[in-house]
Amino acid sequence: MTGTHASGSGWLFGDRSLDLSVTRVMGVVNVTPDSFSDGGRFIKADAALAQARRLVSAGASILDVGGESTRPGATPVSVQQELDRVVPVVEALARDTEVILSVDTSTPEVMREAARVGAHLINDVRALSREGALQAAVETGLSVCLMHMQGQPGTMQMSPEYDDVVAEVERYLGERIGACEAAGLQRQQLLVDPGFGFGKTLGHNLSLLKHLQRFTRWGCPVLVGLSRKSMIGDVLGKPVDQRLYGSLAAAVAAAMNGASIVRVHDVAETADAIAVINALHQSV
Ligand code: PT1
Repeated sequence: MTGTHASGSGWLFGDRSLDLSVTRVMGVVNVTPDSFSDGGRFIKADAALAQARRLVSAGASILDVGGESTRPGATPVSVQQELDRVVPVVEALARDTEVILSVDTSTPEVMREAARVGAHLINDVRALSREGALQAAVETGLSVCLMHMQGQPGTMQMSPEYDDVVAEVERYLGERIGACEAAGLQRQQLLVDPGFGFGKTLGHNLSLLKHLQRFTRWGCPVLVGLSRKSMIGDVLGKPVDQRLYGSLAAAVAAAMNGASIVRVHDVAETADAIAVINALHQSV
């Protein structure tokens, strides 16, 4: 390793690299507890692995493995539950895929264990704000996605409030980058995410998408998660299973406005849409 995380056009994530001169698709791997087992100690790891392999075939360059739901109104899970859900899946995927493996966690123990079994990226919706998370992330040597959230998942959609949402999210991410650098992370290990749907009204979300380019100012790749979210539902007046085309439009808008990574459920469809935008960006 050369000490820089940008080797050629390849961006380093742990010991793997990915060309981020074009926009990439991150596929969501949900690890749910086996409802037939007792206490949630037995996980449907096989189902998660099968889903993960399908997402890779469909065009995902990154898989995001999560054991804690952070969508609005979600209830917290214990550290042990999160470990039981995430670690076996990351371990298996590290062995039999070549994609970048992201772990969607705010928990220091999960960061450490996921790194030990082969994860490449820590995706933290709390931007390493939990006790011990910053130190744990530094010790893993992995890359980190820092996301903005106002409030906590259980209550964040009750009364989101900003004077200037773009400026406030920008200030927060700048401060978290500063804290990470002070703790020993390099700028080239960091990604940023404005956190669509995390303590934001439709108007806030649309402003962030419109002005997404602002978040490229630090030289860190911008990651966005818009797939199937309420903001799409609010525009369309449609439930979560009818938000594909709206989600594709949002992914395209994000890619046009500087996003390097789009986190999605519908990988095959998004990969086609993004391929057209990537061709456009590479044309003369
Ligand atoms: C995200 C994201 C994430 N989103 C990153 N990680 C979720 N980096 C989980 C709704 O409004 O955007 N970026 N991890 C999922 N969270 C939500 C939030 C799901 C809001 C749904 C909504 O419907």
